[in-house]
Amino acid sequence: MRKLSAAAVGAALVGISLVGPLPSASAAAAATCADNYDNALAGYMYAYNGANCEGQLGLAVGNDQNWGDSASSFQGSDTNRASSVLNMGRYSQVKFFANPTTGSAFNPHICLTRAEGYASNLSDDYFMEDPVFGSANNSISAHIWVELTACSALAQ
Ligand SMILES: [Ca+2]
Ligand SMILES: [Ca+2]
Repeated sequence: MRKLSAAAVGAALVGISLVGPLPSASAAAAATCADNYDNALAGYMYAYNGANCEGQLGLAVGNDQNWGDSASSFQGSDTNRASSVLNMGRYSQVKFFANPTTGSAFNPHICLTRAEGYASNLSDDYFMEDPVFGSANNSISAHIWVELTACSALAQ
């Protein structure tokens, strides 16, 4: 086997350095809810089709007890689509439901506090904080504003 000369080794090292990882010229900023939160209107809650507050479905200053009807802030295909939510409200919490809040049947919920601010990926959250009630992702069908003590299950 032929021994490499010092010059050849040096050239090889230079070659290695040249084919090393290039610095990323324009690393796109990762999507986050932080900028949405900074720009959110005081008094409103927001819901988004995507995680990280991408693809706004709508915003609401009041309640909308059916996200699939043709009235109020969320309508039609908005139901069962939210994947992230944000709370810039004046009340303590937004209470999200798995079903429209009509009738008296048990309706699993998850709440987002004003202090929490936003839940950037609802696939991390289960209704009632229990997998038995299903993921909150793509499953919210209603919301109401409630006082701090009105919720037991909190989104994170
Ligand atoms: Ca979605
Ligand atoms: Ca509605």
